[in-house]
Amino acid sequence: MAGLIRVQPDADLDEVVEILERDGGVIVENFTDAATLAALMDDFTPALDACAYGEDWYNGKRTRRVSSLFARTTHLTPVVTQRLYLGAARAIMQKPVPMWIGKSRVEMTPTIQISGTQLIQIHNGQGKQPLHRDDALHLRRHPGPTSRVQLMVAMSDFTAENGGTLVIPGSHFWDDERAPEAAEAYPTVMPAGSGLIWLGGVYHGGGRNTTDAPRTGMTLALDLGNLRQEENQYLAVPKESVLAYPEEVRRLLGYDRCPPGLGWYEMEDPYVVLEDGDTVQVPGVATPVAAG
Ligand SMILES: O=C(O)CCC(=O)C(=O)O
Repeated sequence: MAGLIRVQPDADLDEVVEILERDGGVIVENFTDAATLAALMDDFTPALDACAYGEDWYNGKRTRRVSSLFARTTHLTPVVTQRLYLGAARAIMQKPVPMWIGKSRVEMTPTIQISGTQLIQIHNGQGKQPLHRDDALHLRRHPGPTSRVQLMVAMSDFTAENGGTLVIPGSHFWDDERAPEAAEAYPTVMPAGSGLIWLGGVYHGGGRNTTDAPRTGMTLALDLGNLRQEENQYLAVPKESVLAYPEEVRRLLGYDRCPPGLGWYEMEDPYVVLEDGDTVQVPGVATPVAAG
């Protein structure tokens, strides 16, 4: 198989879902408009400049990583709700699950949630990252139903020489015995503003940067709502920052209940903590007093 197929933002959603389910990934050109890209880079640059290189072979000793992205900007709505990304993630992961509750046969549809967020800047001298599957975080077996749909937005041009993400198309069908080989991976070549969407079971990794300019990418993951978030969004994103986003994004950040009943707060949809101003007072629980 050759590299990944490219589509435009007005592509048919069903066709993009079909491509993703078959190839494991797709490139969406013109994914993000120039104004959003510039606003995001303005908001992230101070953190990026202050950030040290990684300390280990996996994160990259010539790579800078900034996380907690929803706390650092209010401009992520058009990215995470982009029609093809969110639409494909919902179509692929939100499949009804049948179950019995007593004598009633019911179907429960899981939510999805924002899991990890990172700006990844690969500098000259960084070698290839080991190829891996991001859904392995959940210690799951392969092949199997998709539990993650990931996005990488090119904040600068991605080339084969500067570390454009390496992807092995079709590798989501492999079992857990088959090891990925570097020769099977294709570099993602796409201009700034494009988006690479791939399934959590696809082997991929950051590429080698042999150029003088850094390669900057922004990655977001959407996971099934019944899994633990990779990045703890409740700690990473203060409530004021969550409130800067619309309801759909707040729910994606984890303020949502996954049917039939995961993530409740005081037996209610956790979204209530965002509606009631300050944190809801738990009946019968005294407010803690700071030690003197
Ligand atoms: O930076 C990239 O292109 C991919 C990075 C990646 O896959 C990771 O850090 O897990």
